[in-house]
Parts: sequence; C-alpha cells; structure tokens
Amino acid sequence: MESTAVSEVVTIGETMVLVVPVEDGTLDTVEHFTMTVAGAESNLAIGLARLGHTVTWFSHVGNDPFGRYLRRKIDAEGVDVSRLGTDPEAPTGVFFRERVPGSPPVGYYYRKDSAASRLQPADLPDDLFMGASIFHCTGISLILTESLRATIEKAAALARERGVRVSFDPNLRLRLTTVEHARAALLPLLSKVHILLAGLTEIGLLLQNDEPLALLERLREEFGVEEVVFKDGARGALVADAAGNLVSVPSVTVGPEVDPTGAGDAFNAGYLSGRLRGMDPPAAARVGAVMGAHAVAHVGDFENLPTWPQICSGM
Ligand code: KDG
Repeated sequence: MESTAVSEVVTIGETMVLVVPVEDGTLDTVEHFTMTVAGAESNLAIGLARLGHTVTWFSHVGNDPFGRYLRRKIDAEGVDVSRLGTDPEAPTGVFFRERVPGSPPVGYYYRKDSAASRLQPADLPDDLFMGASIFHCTGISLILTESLRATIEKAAALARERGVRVSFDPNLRLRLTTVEHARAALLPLLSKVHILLAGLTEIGLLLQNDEPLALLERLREEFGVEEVVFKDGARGALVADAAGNLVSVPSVTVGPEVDPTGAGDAFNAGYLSGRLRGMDPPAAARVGAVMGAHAVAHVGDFENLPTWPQICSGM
C-alpha cells in the first residue's frame, strides 16, 4: 500500500554499507571489520530525526542483505523509509574506510552500477514532496551517473513547483570526480537552490574564486540562491544575514577531534533544524556548529549525534 506519511524534510541520495576495520591500519594489514551505514543524505536524515524532525529518505537499494540492512538501520533511526525502493537487478553500494592514526580517513568505493546510481526520474514517487518544507540533496548524486543527476534535477524542479525549499550541499568528492566534471554537473542545479550549505574551499574550487564576499554576490546574483552558508571546518562558518553581510559563526568543541567524517552533514542537519524552528540563519548555524562538533568528537558519521534536548542543555 502507498504510504501517506508526511515529512518536513525529504532527501534523496545513495547510502552504502560502510565496512570499517576494528583496528587501525591500512586495509591490506587489518583483519577484523565491522559494518555500519554511510551516505551524506541519510546522515543528514538521521541527524534531523535525532533533533525531532520528520524526514523521508528516498533512494534505491539492491535486493540483497546489504539493502535489507540499510532499510532496517535507517528505519530504526526514526527516518521514514517507506518510499525506499529495491532494484532487483543491481547491488547495494559498499564503501570501505581505513583509519590510520595521524592521517585523514581514506575511503574505497564499490558503488559502480549500484542500485542507487541507476535511479531514474520516473522512479520518483508522485507524492514525495507532499507536505514537505525542505528538499535536501548533494553534489554526490550529481556526479555519480547521468540518470541519478537527471533524477535530482527533476526532484529539485518538482520541489520548487510545490513550494518546497531546495537545500544543497556540493559535497565535492575528488575521489569520485574531477573539478571540471563537478563544475559541469553541479553548477546548473544552483539556479534551483534556495539554501546553499557549502564547504568554503569546495565552492571556491567550483566557482574559481576564493573571496567569500565575491562568492556570495555571484551566488545571489547569477544563481538566485537566497540563503548561503560557507562551512570552514575548525574556523567555523560564514553565514549571509538578511542585509547581505557575512556573519562569522565560530566552531564549537565538545571533545578532542577523532573523526571528521560526517561533520558537514551533521552541521547541515543542525542548520536546517534551526531554520525549521524559526531561527535566523546565524542562530541556525550555531546549532549546526554544535552538531558538527559532536560528529567530529566520535568515530562514525552519525552514531553519536545529539537529540534536541541535549543540544539545548549544552548551548
Ligand atoms: O558525508 C560523509 C560521506 O562522505 C559518507 O558517509 C559517504 O556519502 C558518502 C560518499 O559518497 O562519500
């Protein structure tokens, strides 16, 4: 039976089974592994669910144990997976990540021809955006395959038609693409985006400018982006206020940094939660900064993200 669940936020993108070694070291030397979940969009969905929002994650998984595992784990996090489809002819993507002390984590993708990468515009459920306030997507989907890119473009167009705000994180993955390909694939979507949540370095690379005010002006004038946040890691974030100035929001520390992966997705969840609660962009970015701080203080992308009451007691 078709679900009629209504969510405040809808997100679409590939989620993979993440296999991580139990011990530190390169993948050719470690022997024991554990399994979890990785995907920028489902990380955001889980972060928002922890903060008390209703959120739907749409994608395809394979008809395999990994697909069943992802459906069960993400459902158990309180994310609506009722629209998640199964592609009987393609596998679920798999991702290995190695941890070597003193080096940034390195990922190895096994996602070519995966179920999610074969998504097509016709796979979008008709009622996907019913009742939603925000549609969030990332540049990862735009660079994986032509059909997934077309699916996201159609989803963004449908969302706009239905009055749903489109939120976008370029999430430039240079292990998956080149800057030139990313520019060609990502920049056309910007004119459909209301809320841009971008790493300062990556948007600088994409738009070939490293001056934040010049980037803001171009994003507003050429692409019509209404809300702009530049994330800059430990240096915090720059957030455009109503007057068109960039306000600096410092990063937050909740413990020593052990794993930076997922910090951007956690920030995005906090920012969108703040905006859904009626906060102005700088205040929402402060929620984002707290979420990002929790992500980097723990191993894993989302496992230790806080709930809304925990955020309020620490802010
Ligand atoms: O944002 C964290 C992601 O990088 C990770 O979970 C995997 O979505 C992912 C990707 O495609 O790199």
